[in-house]
Amino acid sequence: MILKINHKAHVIATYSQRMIVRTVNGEHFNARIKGKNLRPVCGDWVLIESIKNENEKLITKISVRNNELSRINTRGKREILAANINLLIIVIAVHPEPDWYVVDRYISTAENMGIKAVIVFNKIDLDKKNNKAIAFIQDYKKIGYQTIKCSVKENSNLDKICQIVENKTAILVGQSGVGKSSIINKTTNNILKISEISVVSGQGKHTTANSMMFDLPNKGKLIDSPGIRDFITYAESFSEIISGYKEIKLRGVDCKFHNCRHLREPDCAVKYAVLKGKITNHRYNSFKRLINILKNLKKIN
Ligand SMILES: Nc1nc2c(ncn2[C@@H]2O[C@H](COP(=O)(O)OP(=O)(O)OP(=O)(O)O)[C@@H](O)[C@H]2O)c(=O)[nH]1
Ligand SMILES: [Mg+2]
Ligand SMILES: [Zn+2]
Repeated sequence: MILKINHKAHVIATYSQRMIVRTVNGEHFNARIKGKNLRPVCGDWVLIESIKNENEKLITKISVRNNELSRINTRGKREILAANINLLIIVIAVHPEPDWYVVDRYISTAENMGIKAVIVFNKIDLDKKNNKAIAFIQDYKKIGYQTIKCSVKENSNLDKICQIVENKTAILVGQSGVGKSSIINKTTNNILKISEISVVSGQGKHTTANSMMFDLPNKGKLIDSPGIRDFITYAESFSEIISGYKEIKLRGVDCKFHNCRHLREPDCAVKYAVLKGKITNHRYNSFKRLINILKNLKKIN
């Protein structure tokens, strides 16, 4: 009788059907999924089994996740992008121009995952006096979000990014071209370079991973994710949307109705705070915009 031995491993890169896993001993293997129902993502802890006469491993089980980073995709379906994350790093840059609505939707996702969101403003070498962006960044600071201005090109403030990732698993998200991969290349050991990953995957050609995890010398882990033009928060209810905007949630406790949606209700403390400039117009509009998007997708009513 052949005994099948299960090993625990961490999913560190995902392609469409293939994954790269790292065992607790630090060995890397190419792996495929057993059956059709398992959908491992980067950051998952899984059980792997050996396959006779093959180097590739078989993923047989996904361990219970601490959390999931999800979005609603273009078909209106929930898509899980990564798991077991404890820090969301939203990267924006001088170019391409930031979409602050997308920044808000990433922030709201982090709030609902119960993890910290940090805004990293990269490529400041291109325009140190970017007044419009600096004003926005100040607004986020006031709400309580940490922000880091940096330049990969000038190697400035990348140490701050390393510090916040220490002993954590962080994912870098944001539009294409903002410098996520550049930040990873400069800050991580990058034991597995992109070219080596292709070799490990054994496909003979360069395949781009959906997401890939890299190690920092301080035991932090950084996940690189592909740039997406839009990001729609996955939320199932009004209260989840409200929870995603923490200053709105905070002011909302003073509304006349305990279930106030802060839209057309009378005696709404949130609308009053917007009038008084305590909540910015941008954030309030962003909140209303997310509600409309989710209504149009029939995710909430
Ligand atoms: N001037 C300047 N250019 C930078 C900086 N950081 C990155 N870049 C350039 O910006 C371009 C895009 O960088 P990437 O790291 O590929 O961006 P990305 O966010 O990984 O993009 P996707 O993988 O498409 O999502 C590259 O040409 C980089 O050299 C920076 O601090 N300053
Ligand atoms: Mg990239
Ligand atoms: Zn209200």
